[in-house]
Amino acid sequence: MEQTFIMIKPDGVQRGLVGEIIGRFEKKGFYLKGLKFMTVDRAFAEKHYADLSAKPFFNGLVDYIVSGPVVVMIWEGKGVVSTGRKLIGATNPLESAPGTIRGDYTIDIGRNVIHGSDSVDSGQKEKDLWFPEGINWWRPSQHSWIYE
Ligand code: DAT
Ligand code: MG
Repeated sequence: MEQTFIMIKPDGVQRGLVGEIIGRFEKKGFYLKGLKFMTVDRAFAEKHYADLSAKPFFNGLVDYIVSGPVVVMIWEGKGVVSTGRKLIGATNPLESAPGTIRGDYTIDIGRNVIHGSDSVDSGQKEKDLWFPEGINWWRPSQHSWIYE
């Protein structure tokens, strides 16, 4: 099944939004397959955001990601990459719909509390980067109550 990489950024951890964010993915019916609490260094953050290295906001983005611990996760489910992005909401909180995580909890693009992979391919790459040790296999016993 499809998997995505989700990170609760340092502001989400500092603001006590970890449980709320995990709850939204859980209640939707996605399966938590990997979870870590960690702080990364600049080189690692730069690798994660390598595609954005030419952007003017890149250094500020890296400062932000290394500014405190993050919660990183792998979530699994049908369509989890694109539906996960819908749960998260638009990149700029001014455009994120109410009801989405960014729409409900954030104001500034540089403090938008959460990252989610933008494609199945980048989800795979981000999983390999953040979870080189691999993730556990399990399937919730309620599987047949979520999937037809
Ligand atoms: P997303 O996180 O929605 O996938 P992205 O991959 O385009 O968005 O950018 C990564 C992060 O970089 C984003 O969550 C916040 C920051 N960012 C993006 N565009 C920005 C901008 N114009 N000014 C400041 N920060 C920006
Ligand atoms: Mg992105």
